[in-house]
Amino acid sequence: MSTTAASPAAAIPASILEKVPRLMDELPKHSKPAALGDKVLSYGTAGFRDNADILGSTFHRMGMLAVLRSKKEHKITGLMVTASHNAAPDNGVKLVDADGGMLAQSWEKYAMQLANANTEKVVEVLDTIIRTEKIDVDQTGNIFIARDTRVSSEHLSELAREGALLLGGNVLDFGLQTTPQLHHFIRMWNHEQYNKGDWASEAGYYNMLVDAFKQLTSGVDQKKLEMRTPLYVDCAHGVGAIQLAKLAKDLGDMLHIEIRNTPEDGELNFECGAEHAQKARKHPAGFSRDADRGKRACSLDGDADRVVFHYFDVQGEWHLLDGDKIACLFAGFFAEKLKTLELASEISLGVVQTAYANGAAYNYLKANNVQVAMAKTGVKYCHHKALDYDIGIYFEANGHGTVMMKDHVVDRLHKMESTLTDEKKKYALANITAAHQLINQAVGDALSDALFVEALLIQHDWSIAQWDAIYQDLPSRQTKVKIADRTVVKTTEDETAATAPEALKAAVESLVASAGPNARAFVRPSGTEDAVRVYAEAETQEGADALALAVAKAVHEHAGGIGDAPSAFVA
Ligand code: 16G
Ligand code: MG
Repeated sequence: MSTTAASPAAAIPASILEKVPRLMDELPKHSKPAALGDKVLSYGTAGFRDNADILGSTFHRMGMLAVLRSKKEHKITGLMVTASHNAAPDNGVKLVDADGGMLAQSWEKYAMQLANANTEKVVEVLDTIIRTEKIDVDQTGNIFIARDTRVSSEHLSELAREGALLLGGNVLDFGLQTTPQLHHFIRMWNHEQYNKGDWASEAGYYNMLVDAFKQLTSGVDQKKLEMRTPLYVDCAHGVGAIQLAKLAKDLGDMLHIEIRNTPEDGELNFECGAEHAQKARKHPAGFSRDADRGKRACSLDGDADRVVFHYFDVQGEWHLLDGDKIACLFAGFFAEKLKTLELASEISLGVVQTAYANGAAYNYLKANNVQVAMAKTGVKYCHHKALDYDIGIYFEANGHGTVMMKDHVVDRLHKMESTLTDEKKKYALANITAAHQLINQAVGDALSDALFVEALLIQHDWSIAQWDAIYQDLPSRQTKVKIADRTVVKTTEDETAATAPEALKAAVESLVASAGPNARAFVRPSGTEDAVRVYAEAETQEGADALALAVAKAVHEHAGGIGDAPSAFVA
């Protein structure tokens, strides 16, 4: 058998066929479906997503890719079967990297090459990946798989498993889990130092959260906790409902949770969930003005990696507390603890937002001396930017977000433990350590984020309306425009300003300039849809609406709009 060695121990065959001749029989069983036609599948902002019927071959091949990634990294990697907030007939795959984060961007091209290859080219693509990445195919490859509640998910996860086994991978299938749970398992299993107290299992995940929540609320009278009104959780008819029920059982009287929109009582993501609440600015199905006034509520999305809060006030008006408001609540906590511990100048704290963050949130953070940075839309960009800080908080307005604490900060805090005598400082230290335990360090997690919000509301003794009042959102409006080629629209790195076409750039600048104080608008090509998105903010709702429409018309006029000029908003 001919092998070319990359390192003394590496076994790189001239072709993977030498090692796995069965590929010749197996690959044709999983050819790209005819229905895919000429369509090019794109890995997109967060993995492949499309109608489930055309994704069979993609799943089979992504099982193989996850194994190659594992062999390359000598660590466990993962594959989540979900299309997040998409409609029920869709499905998708999100690959999880060895550190528990999203797949390295340098590997996204391999995912696309594999998914789009004709059957007879698959071996060639596999060989190229193995050669380019110098992968020792005799290495062990271990992957974890999990899935959401979609009808197609079980079958597609089975196809991914078959693909993985074909390349000699070991597969552990966790069945139904939220996306952040799978990320958490992988992070825990790959990093022994985190693997204390058996947090690596599903039961361990709940224990970890419940224990941290208990610590964060330990200063509060237990009777008061028991009397507290429940949190009503819209689970988008998805997997979050199943997992949250287990968590709620373990929380017991510490936090009362009422689950709404379970998989049994409705269609996944239909008129409910975080995407619906935040994009359409409408309360989710299953909640009503009359029955739910004053109740504290939140919405998860289909795979429970994002959350937004909301409530009807006593007048029956509905209010949304988005990712920006969550980021501000979290930032306040960390800023205060660092100050108490006299670490504010030693440990950097920053919040990463995208261009969609409301101007009022930015002003609030600045007024509270919190550093703010901007990143391009998409979790992977925000996550990356947040690593610039010792404690990095990132949130998109749509509810994707988390807090990451560097290992050296955690070590520093642990070392302080034995030295502190001041009770206030001891309390602050215990709090910040518990927060680190509660917040998913791998990826944004609706369950852990929601628990942290609740813990902070309890600590402040705030109602949801009091939290809402920390700042008033500036009125805003979003819409989108279809143009012939959305790649002609170029923006600055942080997407706050257009750079091309030149005429569009000039038009947006002049429209904003004449839209009054605090007005702001930007356009950006969508990463998930064939459209250009428009966002506008102004002092009044009428002002924001007028600006959004004028900018949408400018996009249509200067960037090759299709059909009639926009005359109304499109969600
Ligand atoms: C994806 C991203 C989300 C981003 C959205 C933007 C992840 C897990 N999800 O859903 O972060 O806000 O795309 O979509 O990264 P757009 O480019 O179509 O506006
Ligand atoms: Mg999601």
